[in-house]
Amino acid sequence: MQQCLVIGRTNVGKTAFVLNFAEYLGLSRVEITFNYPDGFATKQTFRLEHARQELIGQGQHKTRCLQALELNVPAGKTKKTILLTDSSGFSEGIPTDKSVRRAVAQTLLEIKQAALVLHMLDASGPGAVGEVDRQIANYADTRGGYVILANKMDLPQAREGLERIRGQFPKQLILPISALYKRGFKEVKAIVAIVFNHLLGAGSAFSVGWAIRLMDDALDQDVDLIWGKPNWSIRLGPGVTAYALFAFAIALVLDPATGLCLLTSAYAIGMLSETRVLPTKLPGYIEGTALWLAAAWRFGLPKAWVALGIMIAAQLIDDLLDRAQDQWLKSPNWTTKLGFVGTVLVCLALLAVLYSLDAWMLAYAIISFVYFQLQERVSKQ
Ligand SMILES: Nc1nc2c(ncn2[C@@H]2O[C@H](COP(=O)(O)OP(=O)(O)O)[C@@H](O)[C@H]2O)c(=O)[nH]1
Ligand SMILES: [Mg+2]
Repeated sequence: MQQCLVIGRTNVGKTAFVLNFAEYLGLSRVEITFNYPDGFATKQTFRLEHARQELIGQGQHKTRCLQALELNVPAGKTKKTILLTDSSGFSEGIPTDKSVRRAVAQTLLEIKQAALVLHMLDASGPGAVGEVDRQIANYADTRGGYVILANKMDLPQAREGLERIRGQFPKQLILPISALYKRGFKEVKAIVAIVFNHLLGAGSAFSVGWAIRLMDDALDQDVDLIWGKPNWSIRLGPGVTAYALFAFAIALVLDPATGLCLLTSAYAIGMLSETRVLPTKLPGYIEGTALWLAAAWRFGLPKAWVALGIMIAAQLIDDLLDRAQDQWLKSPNWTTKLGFVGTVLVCLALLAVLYSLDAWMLAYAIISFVYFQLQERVSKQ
């Protein structure tokens, strides 16, 4: 699961933020996993008020491990689950307590792996930005997906503090918030949605586009050779499978739901008229449908339908663009069944439905589709 990690010095309000942000997104109970640096992990369910009483505190290093909770962030009409992790605070200098040192080392490791790092500063304090904050900023900045939260904006001194923070980090995105009063949470939610849904979703759709393109090229190699179409399989030889696998692996790492729903949809459509029995002992169209159903079962029907709709639309557009070639090769093409105008109308209706269901996923798909069409048609000339 993709992770959003909250870091910062002790007492800046990380735990308060994590719990109140969970409440802001609609949770009344949280299940928190405590991951200790030695590998030990326990889970505990809290009512939010209770969690606040137990976990927010003035005490030094109340948080000595990574405390992770699952959150649903809206993604179009569906939701996506991410892990919001509260880390143990950094303090100036090297901590003398060994367990604190280990917790800090654990947090540093997580910074590398998290998809989004929220670095929290206490804008109300006299030393809003400490040496350790500058170090973390330098370290975390190299990885992208890094945002500074200037907390405690409800306190009077915080305005000046915010100006100082802006002066120190002129190039960073800085969001002023109040973890206690849930101010500025709308902006944080927008950032979380952009990073977790849009960047990852778009990246996944693009990578899966590559995987499908490469596999298609392997299947269509002979036809493309005759037709003089650019074909990666001709260029790369048998190595094309390795690249296709690699592209698919990237899609899965970025966003498994988008990647798998799109791939199984493409496969299901490609196999629709395949009645031959495949090595699974299933006819092609059953195998394709079964895989799509498995993805739907795992990631939810809304996502799977949208992915299927996108692939059907892509097929229709492809058929419209390639109708001359398909007629010549006598390969199946929707325009022969629906007519040119019919196909355009069906495609437009489908795009309208997809737009209302999940405009974002449609947007990523369109970006990838246009990219691949351009690539194909430009290199053809
Ligand atoms: N005024 C104010 N106090 C806050 C805010 N956020 C946290 N605090 C207080 O700061 C202290 C430390 O909070 P905590 O979440 O435990 O900090 P952590 O060590 O970073 O996890 C607690 O007393 C909180 O009530 C805020 O937005 N405004
Ligand atoms: Mg804490």
